[in-house]
Amino acid sequence: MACPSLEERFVGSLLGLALGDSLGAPHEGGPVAQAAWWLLGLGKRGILRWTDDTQMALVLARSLAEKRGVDPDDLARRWAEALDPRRGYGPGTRKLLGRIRGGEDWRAANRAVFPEGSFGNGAAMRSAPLGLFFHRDLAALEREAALASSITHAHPLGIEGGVLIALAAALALEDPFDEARFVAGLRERCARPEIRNRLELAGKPLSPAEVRKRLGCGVLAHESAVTAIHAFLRHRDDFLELQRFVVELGGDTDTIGAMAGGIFGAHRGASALPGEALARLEARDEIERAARELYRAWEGCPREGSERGTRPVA
Ligand code: R7I
Ligand code: MG
Ligand code: MG
Repeated sequence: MACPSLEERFVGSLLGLALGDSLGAPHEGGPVAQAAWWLLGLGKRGILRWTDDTQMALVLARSLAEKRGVDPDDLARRWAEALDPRRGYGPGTRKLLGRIRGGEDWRAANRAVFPEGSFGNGAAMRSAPLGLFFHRDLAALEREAALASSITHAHPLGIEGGVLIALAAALALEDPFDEARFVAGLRERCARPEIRNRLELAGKPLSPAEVRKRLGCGVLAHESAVTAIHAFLRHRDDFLELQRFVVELGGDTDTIGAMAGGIFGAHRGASALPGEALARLEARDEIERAARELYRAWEGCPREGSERGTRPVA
């Protein structure tokens, strides 16, 4: 199997995130949420429509590329402008972005809905582009992913979920890939027991019922981010199998699919994604363009002692 180029991995990650989101979206939540999603899709049959997960990741990728890094004020403004309630945002994030759109500073808005900040998985779901951009400097990755996460998810668990998925996308770029090293690399950078303890189980063979019970499959950061990592490790050779597994788990299917898809794409590159599904993906070209722009921005950033684009993670 030829090793995909780093650029193809950037593209694979963003497209994998969007595909995972759109394949999971019809199954997210209960019957009411599912019926609403179906109704919104009338007239768009055959198109794989994505949700807030992809919307926010796309905005993040573009902002990172243009600003050559995390510019929190720019990110807050762009996320607020892009807010589209038809994409199924989490209730806290929807309100918070509405407040920013109304002129409130994100530093106040991020504790206006939940006083300690949100620990939903809304930061984790969009984090893969941060992992791509900062993969050569994991200290910068942790710092910048925490900052980008805190704009909407100021709770330590919401932030750690965002950092974890960014790290997973970064470490998935490693070639050759070593599962034990991957999991150890994640664990050593996670402080919260809710996440650290779950990571111990990430590579273990668990039944779907055990995954639901011990890792979770809900909307909270610590009850979904490690689940996505587990799903990736289990099905890292077959994207559709991976997504079938996510749908079988149930719960927050679009988001677990998006997180796992972003990691899978970074690991395997765009050529490992299913062509038939990609052909039906909403705004596929736009997503691909954003990923290539992110790559070019990454390539153009000075990094001490690095041979641009030629080496796996240091
Ligand atoms: O995290 P968030 O953006 O939601 C993302 C989810 C994904 O599944 C998307 O696909 C979309 O469907 O929504 O939105 P938040 O509202 O910040 O967090 C999600 C939920 O977590 C909240 O609505 C609460 O139910 C819960 N939650 C909290 N509950 C109590 N106290 C998050 N933070 C808190 C908290 O501090
Ligand atoms: Mg969503
Ligand atoms: Mg979701």
